[in-house]
Amino acid sequence: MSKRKLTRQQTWRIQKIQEEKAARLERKASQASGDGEEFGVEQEGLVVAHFGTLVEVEPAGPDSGTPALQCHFRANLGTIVAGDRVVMRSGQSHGVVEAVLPRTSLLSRPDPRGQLKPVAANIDFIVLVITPEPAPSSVLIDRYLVAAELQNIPIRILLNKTDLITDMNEAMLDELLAMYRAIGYPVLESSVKTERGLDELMHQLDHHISVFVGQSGVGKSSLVNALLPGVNAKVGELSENSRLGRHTTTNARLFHFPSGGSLIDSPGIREFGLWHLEPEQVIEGYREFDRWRFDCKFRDCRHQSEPGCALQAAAERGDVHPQRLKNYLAILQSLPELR
Ligand SMILES: Nc1nc2c(ncn2[C@@H]2O[C@H](COP(=O)(O)OP(=O)(O)OP(=O)(O)O)[C@@H](O)[C@H]2O)c(=O)[nH]1
Ligand SMILES: [Mg+2]
Ligand SMILES: [Zn+2]
Repeated sequence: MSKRKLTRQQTWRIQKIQEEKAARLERKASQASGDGEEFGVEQEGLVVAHFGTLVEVEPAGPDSGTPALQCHFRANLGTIVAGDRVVMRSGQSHGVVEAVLPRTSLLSRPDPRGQLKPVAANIDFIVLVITPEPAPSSVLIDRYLVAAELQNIPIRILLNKTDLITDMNEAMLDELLAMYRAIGYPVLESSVKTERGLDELMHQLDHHISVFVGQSGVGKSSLVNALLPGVNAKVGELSENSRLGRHTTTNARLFHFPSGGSLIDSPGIREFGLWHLEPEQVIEGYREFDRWRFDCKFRDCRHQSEPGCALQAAAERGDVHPQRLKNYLAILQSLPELR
């Protein structure tokens, strides 16, 4: 997180805005559960999306199968996200969320100001989607992997748009994916265009709750549509010049597999910062370093060019991929504390 100090006035203003927001939510929730509407009994629900001051919730239990309901929520519940299980009461036009049930996992990611924002809850797998074109950078992939490792959520890498593999990029992609496979990250390949790999992907994901993450334009929403016909998630054109996406998906949303399990589509992000991490946390996100990093000659070894560095030696022997060590040092460099 940015270590910039806020002035007292700024802090006061932020606090005031937050108080007003909480009061507004509370008003809405009590209006919702007040005179105007007849509310049913408390029941469990599954959050499919969150828009501003409303969440969309599918009733579970006796009312399961009925359409999702727009709900207000109590102010003290914190951020509610797609995948959350909640206690709700439904009314005629909308409902109210009374409580959030304990989560098995919570995927958060930093916003551009370095603030961690929850995106999805109770997920089994993160699926990081990358493409041959624009070429993925391994340091960017590492950022996602480190974040997933530290949040204790298993992550898989999915190379989508395999129809864009050419003689020019094939060797580079093979080498990149081999590096992650060797560390133990599952790697899948797909093309929405040619339908290659979709059956295998379906087989890996149904009966689980997964979230698609990755840069804008890699085809996350297209994959949701291809795996779940009839869903119709919005798909965007790529920019003519940069071949990057245009941030088409703006809110995370949960969709169901007919046979059980769900997929959460999430908005692409421009930059995946790890500003919220302390330097000593980053190395914990490099799982294959564990075997070596405690054997350095100096206990406070920074694994750069110190004599007797076991990690550097492992990289020279090829026991650790030199690119991973390079990426690790690059991520450390990018943390504000070390700038
Ligand atoms: N060639 C090719 N194009 C694809 C494939 N999958 C998706 N696309 C195209 O990629 C573009 C972006 O797709 P989206 O599904 O909107 O990408 P996204 O990752 O959801 O993007 P954001 O919502 O902005 O984060 C669209 O023009 C898709 O038609 C594929 O397998 N091959
Ligand atoms: Mg999208
Ligand atoms: Zn070292």
